[in-house]
Amino acid sequence: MACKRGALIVLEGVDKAGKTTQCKKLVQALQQSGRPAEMMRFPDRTTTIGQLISAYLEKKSELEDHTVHLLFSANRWEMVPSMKKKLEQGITLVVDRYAFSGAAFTSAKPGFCLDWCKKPDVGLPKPDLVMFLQLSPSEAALRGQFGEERYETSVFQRAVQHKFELLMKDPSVNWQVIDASQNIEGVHDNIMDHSLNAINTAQNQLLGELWK
Ligand code: 2DT
Repeated sequence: MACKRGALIVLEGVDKAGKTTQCKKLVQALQQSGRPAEMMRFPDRTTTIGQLISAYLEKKSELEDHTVHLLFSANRWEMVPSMKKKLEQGITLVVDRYAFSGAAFTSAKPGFCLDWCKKPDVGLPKPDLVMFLQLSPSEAALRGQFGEERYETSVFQRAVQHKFELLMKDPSVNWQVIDASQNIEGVHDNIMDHSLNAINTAQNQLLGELWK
């Protein structure tokens, strides 16, 4: 019999919620428990497309808003063959941001509707689990200043949070809201519980297609 597939697990949330820290801890804990796991992040700034996005985020270049939205999506699509291969090999992928960030960030800009923003990502590998690390703007502020990159202002982050709330109403996606105001270990334990469940369930299911 072919080996059981890995799970596609995504962490989303506004800035300062601790996504990257938690992704790393989750991968480490899964590996230590004998479950093959790898971390990925979007944007993946290492590819040619990713370098265009990175320069834009660092404000070293300007890109028209639709154009950069499509580049973010293309940056996910270019990774799909390798993602599918790894999942088939039984590797669980823990992903720091995915299409949900894509739709939430662009639709927080004036003149963009959520529906249009979702379109380029329709049909991407569907996550078995999406955890939203919930942190109020006041708690986020206590964690320090925003960085220097594009989008790192409290006004924009609030708009993004609202768009995430709309995306989370979609019952076709397995959303779990995680209270990110707890300490790092508490958040991790919660994330680990949900992930083990998703890994067990995914083993017996085909990989789905997002928003289709
Ligand atoms: P970090 O590398 O610090 O996570 O910041 N973004 C991300 C988008 O606007 N669209 C997307 O599709 C994705 C994945 C969120 C990356 C910044 O880029 C934003 C913050």
